Amino acid sequence: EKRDAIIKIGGMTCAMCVKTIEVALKELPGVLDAQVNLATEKAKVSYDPSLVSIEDIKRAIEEVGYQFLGVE
Ligand code: 9UX
Repeated sequence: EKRDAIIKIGGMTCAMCVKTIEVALKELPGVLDAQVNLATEKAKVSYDPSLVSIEDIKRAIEEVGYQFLGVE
């Protein structure tokens, strides 16, 4: 199964922040793709909910130092 989530992220300042979060998310087993947009402060994450949860995604964002501000 594949699901898409739009996640609001806080604390990003530059393009390297974007890359850091994208890499952290893509390292999670079950995350198929992650695209982070600095201007909108949102991430589009495609994931398999049988392998990874929103809670796992939240933890990964927080572990690299950014804020998980919720799912749209
Ligand atoms: Mo850029 Mo982001 O110098 O934490 S990597 S601000």
